[in-house]
Amino acid sequence: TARLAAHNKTRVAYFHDEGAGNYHYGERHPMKPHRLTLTNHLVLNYGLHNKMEIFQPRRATDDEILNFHSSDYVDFLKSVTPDNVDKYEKLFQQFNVGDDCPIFDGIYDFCQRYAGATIEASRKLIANGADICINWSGGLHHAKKSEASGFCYVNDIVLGTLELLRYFPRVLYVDIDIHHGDGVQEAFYSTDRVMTVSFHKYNGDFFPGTGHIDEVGSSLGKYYSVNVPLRDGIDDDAYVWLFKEVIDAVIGTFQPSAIVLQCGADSLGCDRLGCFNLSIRAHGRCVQIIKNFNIPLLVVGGGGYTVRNVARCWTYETSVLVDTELSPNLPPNEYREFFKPDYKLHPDLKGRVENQNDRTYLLKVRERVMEQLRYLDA
Ligand code: ZLS
Ligand code: CA
Ligand code: ZN
Repeated sequence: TARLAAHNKTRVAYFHDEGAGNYHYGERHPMKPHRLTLTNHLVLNYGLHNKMEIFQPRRATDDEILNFHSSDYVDFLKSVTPDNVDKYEKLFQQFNVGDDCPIFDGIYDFCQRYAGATIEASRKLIANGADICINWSGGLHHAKKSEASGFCYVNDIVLGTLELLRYFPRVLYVDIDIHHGDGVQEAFYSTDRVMTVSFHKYNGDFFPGTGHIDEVGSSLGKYYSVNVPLRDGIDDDAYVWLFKEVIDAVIGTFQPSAIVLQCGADSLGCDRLGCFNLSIRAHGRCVQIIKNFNIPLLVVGGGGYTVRNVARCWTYETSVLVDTELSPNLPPNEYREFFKPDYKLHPDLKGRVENQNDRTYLLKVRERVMEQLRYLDA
């Protein structure tokens, strides 16, 4: 019964690939897979592995990746290496690889690892082997059917969601990365079985340029794409308020049978690419809000470019998901120097970015979203 479920501890499965943190996009590139190793170290040193089931996921197969991606694009990703780029250069434009999405050593292997973890996590939820599954290496929400985009090559979220749709009638996708979740929105733009909700910076110019509030879906999917465009410097109170307003209404209306939550940590204050002003507590509060609905939940990572804060954030969110309080002082660990000078879990991330989201703007955004959701009740 619901009562019993509420009293039993949530079963959390944690998918960590030991190898995923060893890939390199390149010296100057902001995406650092090493943040995954750093996160896992904090998770283990806090002892959180004792509160969940740990899995070493397997790589996604070609066939699994082909469930969404086109075969010419997959063939390209499998074949191209830093040593043979000359031979493939003419395809770079077609598949959008270059500065944002460089060709690095083991690129396809890397994709197979993060996507394999998301797919396995989805299957674990389907088998009712866990209530919550975590894959911090996933969340690469920009990848398209036949092209790379914004540091993303294979869209693990789409692959995981397609898996969930084999069993669950309706899947809700929620995205708190500072960038618009365009690849996921596009993949499910015309279906009423997936509702996508992205909170992001939007000004018509910020990458990837989509995510206008009027992008609501098409055909059967009309009103099933929800976009929450935000301005620079949004703070904890405003973000958490709007998140709760929107998510309460979305879940009440859509009544999802499973939820996928993308936890991009570039919406934190002091991110190298981002310009919001969120604390780790507020970011984690969004995770808690989703968790409290007690709906099968797949949690993935995403962006996050100030590596020390990404590790802190995803460690804290792991603790939220397993209902465990963590000491505010980081445990001793071999990467301690990353967390100087304070060695705290919750550093002050208040940046100098002014909050451009006034009350009038936030109320207007909320009203527009509520208006959109009212069409679904009819
Ligand atoms: O959501 O803004 C862009 C596109 C450009 C500007 C940058 N140049 C290199 C290409 C053309 C318009 N791209 C963004 C992509 C952001 C992806 C976010 C992913 C996610 O968090 C999910 C994982 C962008 N912002 C910053 C950069 N690219 C960027 C900064 C610095 C560098 C170094 C390496 C490469 C070239 C120089 C690069 C990209
Ligand atoms: Ca987003
Ligand atoms: Zn991002």
